Amino acid sequence: MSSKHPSSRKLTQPTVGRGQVIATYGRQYEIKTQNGTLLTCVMRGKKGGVACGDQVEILPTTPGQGVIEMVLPRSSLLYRSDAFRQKLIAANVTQLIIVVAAVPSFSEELIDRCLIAAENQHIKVFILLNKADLLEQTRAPIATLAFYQSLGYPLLTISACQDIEPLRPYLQGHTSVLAGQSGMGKSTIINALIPDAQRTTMEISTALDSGRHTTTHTRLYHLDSESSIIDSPGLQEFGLHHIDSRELAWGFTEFRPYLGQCRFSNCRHMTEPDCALLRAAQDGKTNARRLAVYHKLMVSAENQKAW
Ligand SMILES: Nc1nc2c(ncn2[C@@H]2O[C@H](COP(=O)(O)OP(=O)(O)O)[C@@H](O)[C@H]2O)c(=O)[nH]1
Ligand SMILES: [Mg+2]
Ligand SMILES: [Zn+2]
Repeated sequence: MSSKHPSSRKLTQPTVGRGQVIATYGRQYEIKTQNGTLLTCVMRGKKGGVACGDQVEILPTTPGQGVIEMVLPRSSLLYRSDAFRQKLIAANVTQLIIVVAAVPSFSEELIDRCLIAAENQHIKVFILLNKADLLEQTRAPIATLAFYQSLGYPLLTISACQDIEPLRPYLQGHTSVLAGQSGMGKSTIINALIPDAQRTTMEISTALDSGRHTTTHTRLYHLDSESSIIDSPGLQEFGLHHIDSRELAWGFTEFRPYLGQCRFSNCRHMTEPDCALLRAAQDGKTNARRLAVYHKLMVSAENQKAW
């Protein structure tokens, strides 16, 4: 009798539950709850952003729908930014995989930017060279990638079309995110790993002709209870305006021995006298192209501050 009385109102209200954001579509999010049900949710109010991989507290509303009440603290957050806006890409990622391919050619600067973002968030990172079956057409990537290996970043070579198995051990226990230009084979990799993912892939020529990306939304796929992988269209360009100019140099792992060795403790390593990093570059101890990328990013970071 008493159980139905004054407290009954409370019992009819849906309770807040936990879930993980597994896909983002603009301001709508697909959430997988702890018991495995899928809910389409919006964020309560307009506060903050929500990213794929976020752990959230949700209040179910109608069947299949709910409201995100709160985003739980994140262990990492990747986002891209330009001078005007920031866009969250993925949260709680433990590993960033930079996907490049034998063909088409890839941008070294994008690799640099991805490495900086990973170092900034203290997450693991490695380079995945895909389309090994086409390597005979061009050996060029190997020399470029050997440089990154010399910096200590692992390189794994695969052909996603032929055999995905060599990649699996690298994914174990991680929430990984694939980063790389369009056409490198990211969606092909996802489809090979998860046969029912049905990620849209496209012939390169068609993709370039149409001038649009084949992958239009970010999605997380569970590989097993401890491992998942995120495919995102947002990491094809990687604006780093949000990374503080002082944090930038640290993102270049080979610069670290020289940091703190300059005459000025607040040295920006641009044109300052007695700069240990500039001296190392003059002496050929660090790579001139990477220093140029650092200078370019510094200039845009400082322009940003002036706004
Ligand atoms: N030869 C070859 N082609 C591949 C391989 N992986 C992907 N591709 C092709 O590369 C193109 C772009 O792949 P896609 O997965 O859409 O790239 P994304 O833009 O990075 O997601 C498609 O035509 C794929 O079939 C591979 O290992 N070998
Ligand atoms: Mg894709
Ligand atoms: Zn300096």
